[in-house]
Amino acid sequence: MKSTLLLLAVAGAALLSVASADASNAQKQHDVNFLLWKVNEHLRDETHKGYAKTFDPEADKSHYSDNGEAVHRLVKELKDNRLLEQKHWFSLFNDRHREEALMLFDVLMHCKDWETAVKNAAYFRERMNEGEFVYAIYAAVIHHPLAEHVVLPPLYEVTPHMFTNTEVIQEAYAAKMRQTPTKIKSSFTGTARNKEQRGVAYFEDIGMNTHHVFWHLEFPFWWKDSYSHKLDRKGENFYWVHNQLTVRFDAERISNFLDPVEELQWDKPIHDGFAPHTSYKYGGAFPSRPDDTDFEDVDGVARVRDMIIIDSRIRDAIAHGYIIKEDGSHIDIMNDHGIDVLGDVIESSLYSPNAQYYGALHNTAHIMLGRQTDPHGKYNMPPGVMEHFETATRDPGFFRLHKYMDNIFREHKDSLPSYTFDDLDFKGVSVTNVAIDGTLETYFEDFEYSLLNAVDDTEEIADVDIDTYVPRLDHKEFSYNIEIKNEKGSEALATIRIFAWPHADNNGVKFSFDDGRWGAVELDKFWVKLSPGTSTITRKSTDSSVTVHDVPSFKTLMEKTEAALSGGGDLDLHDYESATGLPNRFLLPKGNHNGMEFDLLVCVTDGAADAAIADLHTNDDFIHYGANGVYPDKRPHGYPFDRHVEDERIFEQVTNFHHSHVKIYHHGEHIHHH
Ligand SMILES: [Cu+2]
Repeated sequence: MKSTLLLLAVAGAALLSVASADASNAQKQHDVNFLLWKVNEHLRDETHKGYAKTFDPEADKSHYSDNGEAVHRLVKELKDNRLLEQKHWFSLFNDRHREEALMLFDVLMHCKDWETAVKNAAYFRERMNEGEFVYAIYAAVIHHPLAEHVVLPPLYEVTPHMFTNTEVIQEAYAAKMRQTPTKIKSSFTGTARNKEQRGVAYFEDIGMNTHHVFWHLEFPFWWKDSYSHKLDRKGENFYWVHNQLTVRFDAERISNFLDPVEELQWDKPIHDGFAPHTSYKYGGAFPSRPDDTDFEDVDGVARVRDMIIIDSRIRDAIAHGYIIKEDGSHIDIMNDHGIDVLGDVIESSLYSPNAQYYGALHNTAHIMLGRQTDPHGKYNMPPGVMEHFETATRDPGFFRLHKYMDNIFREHKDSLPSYTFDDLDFKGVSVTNVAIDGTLETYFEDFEYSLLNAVDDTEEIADVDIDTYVPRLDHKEFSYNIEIKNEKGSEALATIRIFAWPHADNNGVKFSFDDGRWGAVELDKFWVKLSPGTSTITRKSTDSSVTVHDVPSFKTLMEKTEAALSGGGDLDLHDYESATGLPNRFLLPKGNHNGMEFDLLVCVTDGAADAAIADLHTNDDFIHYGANGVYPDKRPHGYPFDRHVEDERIFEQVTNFHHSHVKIYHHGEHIHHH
């Protein structure tokens, strides 16, 4: 990820020395804060205002690594009046919108120094569509080596409309009109009468949605390696991040006594409708969908039949064990790498070896589902929630769609040979005990965020605080105490992988080991050095490498930045440099009052064989979905539960795995702050 792993990117390392010479971290943070602050209004920073007025992007091409090619293209579009107007909705899945946002991204990526990047950002912020601008800034801060330590403000405070219900936004406007400080309660979109969302509506969490957006920004489907480097195992990561959302949602449903999600099928009605209760800042309300609608062809996007054809071509590839490239040659997928190719094919990203033939199942499905309310454009509706990563999980169809794709991935994974005893064994190492310190217990806690950037204002009128609070899932802190015996006679590097899966479904029917393991939720992964003899490793829930901390509020970020700038103090925001990863508060599935039983698997494997980079045991910033540089773990995502389990007794025979049962409790506790 942005922290340590960035150093591994060849392009990144070369530019880093330039970075330290040209602007302090606090200055960079200040610039990004103000570029994103009140993004639908005019710039507020005096220096930025000056840039917007007087900067000529094409005046000195020596500041660009492409000799100004990208900026020339964008300036030409601007002068020709071809760019999307301001105060209009933006969707990444709209080809022209995306093209424009990426033109700006391209300009920023080619700026050789920070100042040129800020000048361009300020200049185009006043001239381009706000949604395109925000997207380009987020993508550039994530991928540009010069922005390595910059923390992006919480997206739900930059574009609150995409995360907050219409009713709440309307109250915020009213509070702004009255100039009265206000705290508004947010409710979830699901109602008690809607069985589908009863109990699980909390899963449309602002942090979970932010994670989803950030993942797609770090591993964008539009990525070209010419921007800087190849995104390691991008396709496999696509499968894994969505697999984890899918299995987590099922665990939440079981917690709430609901059936696991059923997959979506093109030739069957979409059973669940929904009302998103969300509106664009500009462009009206997001469309809703009634129950039991049949899939219809969407004009200009795809026919339902096309989707079925693409589906069967992909399933054919899985059955054959190879993907056919554009030139007719074959790529063998019957190995660890196969899932990576298949992920690129299914999404599809520009890495797909044959998008012409295999299409773009995932991206097209998002648009198809998003448009079912107005498939022929008769009512001129804006895009649906499925056409934005921020809002997609509001549609229960999202999880059905991803269950459908997850099942395709499983079809492939299950076609590979099972792991053998020798594959799994870590000779001389055994896990002798695993104990949990503390209780596995979840609760809800109100979380506040600001709606200031949702409402319109002017520089002349002072801001009043307008906040909303929303219940979010959290859990009590706990630790794992893992007792490991090392009889190798020497120190050994070990990878510790922790997974949990629901022991039984909502009817109390036990999952087979093979079905259970496919539903495994990854709780942590880290490296340790084992000294000879027995040692106990204590790992805290707060250290989980698959989760991230909640970024401080936009206001706190700004205050800290300004304090560091004026006092010359250090701006230490290191912990928040990545927002990709589930929020740590979301680590555990909700569970229930009686204690929901989970299988807990702690797998200790050969760290020296697994590690793709050195010294992982000293690296406490290892971030799981890392995008820059090499992915730290050589094993497939989900290892060792990614492959079909022919005979589960192997997992009991190897001594380096530990299988126990734990219960996760939820007693209806809700911490209010008002
Ligand atoms: Cu996604």
